[in-house]
Amino acid sequence: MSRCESEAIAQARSWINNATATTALTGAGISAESGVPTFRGFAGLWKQFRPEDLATPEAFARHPELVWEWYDWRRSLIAKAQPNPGHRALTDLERRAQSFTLITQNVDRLHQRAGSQSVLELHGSIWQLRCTACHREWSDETVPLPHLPPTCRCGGLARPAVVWFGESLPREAWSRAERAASTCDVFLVIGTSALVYPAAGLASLAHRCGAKLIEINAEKTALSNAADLALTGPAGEILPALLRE
Ligand code: BJW
Ligand code: ZN
Repeated sequence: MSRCESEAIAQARSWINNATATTALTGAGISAESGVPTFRGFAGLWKQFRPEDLATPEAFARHPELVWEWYDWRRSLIAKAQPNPGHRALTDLERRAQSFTLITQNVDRLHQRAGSQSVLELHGSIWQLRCTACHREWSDETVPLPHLPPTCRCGGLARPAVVWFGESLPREAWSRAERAASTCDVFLVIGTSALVYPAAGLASLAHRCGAKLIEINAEKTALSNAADLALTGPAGEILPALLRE
């Protein structure tokens, strides 16, 4: 680590240690080191489809089997994955911070498996299914699913209980996320390209409300210039370094 990098880490550590309320927003990058592919970039592509081609109600209406094949493939990767040191560092932070809110765009539940007690899931969970006919919701962790597309006990077509483009975010999780972003004094934005709204807007909301904005990402993003500190590198290395006493 260069002198500049270690100074930036020390500065971020001091903001975190002195914060009354800390909020973190995570994206696919935090699970990349667990072997879960991100959405954008070559490694995220499945059969040459972009997430915008598959994660929409229109794609599901036209090709439910294809969309389910994608989810079934991701469910099998996630089932084999283990939480990494980045997930675990956020669990430690929850334990020791005065007040801490973890907001995730991820549907993989790896934060919960790492031990985080309270997670606001903005885009739902890949382990929940919802009936498109009777709207019943249930948990199903079978991997692989025996029939694609899966159906409800009423005979209706089931879908993953996740948030697709053009759909609203879960109201309660969203309002708690907005409150946590606007009232914290440190906002960590970790492993997200910050291209998808409204989640990406939480970082600017926090910054406008006076929070220090700390970005942790393998690459520069659209947010990097606005951040008070942009730490470039793997979340699984930077987060544990930040939280080291
Ligand atoms: C590492 C790393 C390592 C790698 N360490 N880092 C305002 C402006 C423009 C458009 C809109 C707007 N408001 C709303 C919209 C429309 C749309 C939108 O945002 N479109 C943009 C693409 C332009 N948003 C919506 O439709 C949302 N709904 C909504 O707004 O409702 C109101 C409404 C209703 C009707 C009409 C209009 C409005 C819903 C968005 C739902 C997104 N859903 C998905 C799929 C979820 C289910 C599933 O998982 O299958 O959510 S899409 C996908 O993108 C997924 C992710 O959560 C989300 C964000 O991706 P993320 O996490 O940032 O991943 P990547 O791959 O993009 O980035 C990974 C990052 O990690 C990279 O930066 C790497 O460098 C980094 N990285 N390894 C640290 N080791
Ligand atoms: Zn049903």
